[in-house]
Amino acid sequence: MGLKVYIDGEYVDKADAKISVFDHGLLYGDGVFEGIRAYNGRVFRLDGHIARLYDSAKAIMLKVPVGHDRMKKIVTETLAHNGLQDAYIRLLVTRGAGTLGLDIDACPSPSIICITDSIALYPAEYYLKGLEVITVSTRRIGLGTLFPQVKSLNYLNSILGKIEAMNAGVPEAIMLNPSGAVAECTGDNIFIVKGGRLITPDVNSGILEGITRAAVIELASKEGITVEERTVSRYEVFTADECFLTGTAAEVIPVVKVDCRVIGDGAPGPMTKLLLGKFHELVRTEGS
Ligand code: PXG
Repeated sequence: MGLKVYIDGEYVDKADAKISVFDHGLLYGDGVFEGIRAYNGRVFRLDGHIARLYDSAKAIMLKVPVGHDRMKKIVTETLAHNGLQDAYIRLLVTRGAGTLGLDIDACPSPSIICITDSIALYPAEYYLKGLEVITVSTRRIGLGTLFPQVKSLNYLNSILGKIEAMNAGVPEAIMLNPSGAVAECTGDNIFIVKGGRLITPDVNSGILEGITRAAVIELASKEGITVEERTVSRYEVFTADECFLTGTAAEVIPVVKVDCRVIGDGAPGPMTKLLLGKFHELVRTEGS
């Protein structure tokens, strides 16, 4: 049996999983999404992902046609339908089909799409040796433009950052906010360690509030580590003892070089390794 995709109440074969060319999700990137993971049949932090999805939708005045509980069921049922235990889940709500204009009133029925697939893991080397990243010239969207907290279908800003990184031969990019402070990476949040403290850009730095970021902050607090959410400069990243990225796909990935500056001693540091281990433990033990 091939992969089945959920679209508006039906399960269709991957090859038949299609939406209208008049969907404003395609025409304008008008919609919201979540990237979620299931570990051993359990969905990690499903409530958190669903809450963020509805907040994103609310911010763009997109009325989701089902409630939270039904949406959670859509995710778990799609997983079950595909017999997946360890999976990557892409949940989307698009504005739906409308006319060739921006008017949202022309789009009476938003679409819900749930895609589940086996997870493409990052190379093991990234975790063992750590990543090299660069700061790119593309700025993360500011609080006064689109909302960086909204996980919208318009990811061009991150895509442009990613292109710059790939062109430079590195897998991720640090993106600054319009004020020049560190915001996050193209699909991951960033943390640094300095003098035993864990530091990460705050929400007002213009970030997506990552589910993994929140989990890592919780884990660190439980370990008695002081966590600071605040403005972070590039200088602080260059001179940090440790640096790592967090995201649903990446989990916790060490960073060992930023803009040609070696971070710490150039190998994944002790706090990074501790939190990476704790995070692995959490995803495998926590109920959904
Ligand atoms: N910042 C941005 C801009 C993101 O898009 C994160 C941070 C991390 O958030 P979570 O909730 O995942 O800890 C994201 C999430 C992918 C991929 O395929 C990207 C994300 C999520 C899942 C997959 O690159 N981005």
